[in-house]
Amino acid sequence: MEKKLKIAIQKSGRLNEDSIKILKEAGIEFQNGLNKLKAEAVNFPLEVFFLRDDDIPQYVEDGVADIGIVGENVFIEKNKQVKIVDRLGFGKCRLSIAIPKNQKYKGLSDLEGKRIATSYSTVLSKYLKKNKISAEIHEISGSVEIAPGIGLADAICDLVSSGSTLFTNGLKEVEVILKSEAVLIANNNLSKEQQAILEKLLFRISSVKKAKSNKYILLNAPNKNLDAICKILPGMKSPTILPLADKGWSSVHSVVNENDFWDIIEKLKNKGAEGILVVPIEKMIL
Ligand code: PRT
Ligand code: ZN
Repeated sequence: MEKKLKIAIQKSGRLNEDSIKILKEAGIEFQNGLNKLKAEAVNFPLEVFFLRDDDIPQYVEDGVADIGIVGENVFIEKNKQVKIVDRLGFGKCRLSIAIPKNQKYKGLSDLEGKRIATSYSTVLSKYLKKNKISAEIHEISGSVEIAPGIGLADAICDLVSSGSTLFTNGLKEVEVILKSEAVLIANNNLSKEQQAILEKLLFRISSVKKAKSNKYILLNAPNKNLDAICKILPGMKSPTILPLADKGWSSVHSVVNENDFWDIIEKLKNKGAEGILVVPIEKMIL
């Protein structure tokens, strides 16, 4: 029987949907529903285990799963013998220290001797030690943001994304300890066969990521400005140019990166480009 790679992803929670999505976008299809403990891909040698995110680093270290998707914050907190093989660009957040909003804050030394509630005690204690602050860490597993309000702590250390949880609990963010996103972790002792499947998966994921950050652009350009317009649009090799029925005009096709996107559109318009169409790219293989 063909060897399979086992991947652990979060069973339910913030990373579940995007983890499944990235596998599907990589062209991997699943036969049975994705709401069980285990699912098998029908067109790729991959088996998916659904677990609590906290347990994933341990399972990957033990080789129960070969690879897994977790928040980098969990990877760091659990400190297991596994390695990060890719960063996935979703589940972005930061681990921050927050205090009641009406309290003055001049710097880390204000936390000296204070009680800080967190579910991330390993990361927090390392951070405090590095900065030579001694504070009391109260490890709690959920609803950390209510701790100051009920008098359990003076400050909290928790994940923040939009900041609205801090806001509604009357807290303000004063220090960012780390920035996190979902990462793909792998066991350190994969067999050659498993490594080869992982390489295939990583290649597919990178094509999906590249495609997402790039757009296909089509526009009509006056021939007299074609040179200038081609300089603005580098494309993968060079832009494709097709003559239009209307003499003196051409259709130009290229690929642009999302980061430079608006800047490029602006420049194109200044050079007389018209009828600009921008379309998403599904996969991009270079
Ligand atoms: O059941 P299981 O143990 O698997 O799930 P969980 O409850 O431990 O984790 P879950 O689903 O909440 O989060 C999984 C991962 O998502 C985390 O480890 C992070 O890597 C990532 N992530 C991204 C976040 C957030 N953003 C986030 N905002 N995890 C948690 N939060 C929480 C935060 O703890 C706080 O309560 O959301 C609240 C703050 O959000 P804002 O938007 O109000 O700032
Ligand atoms: Zn968890």
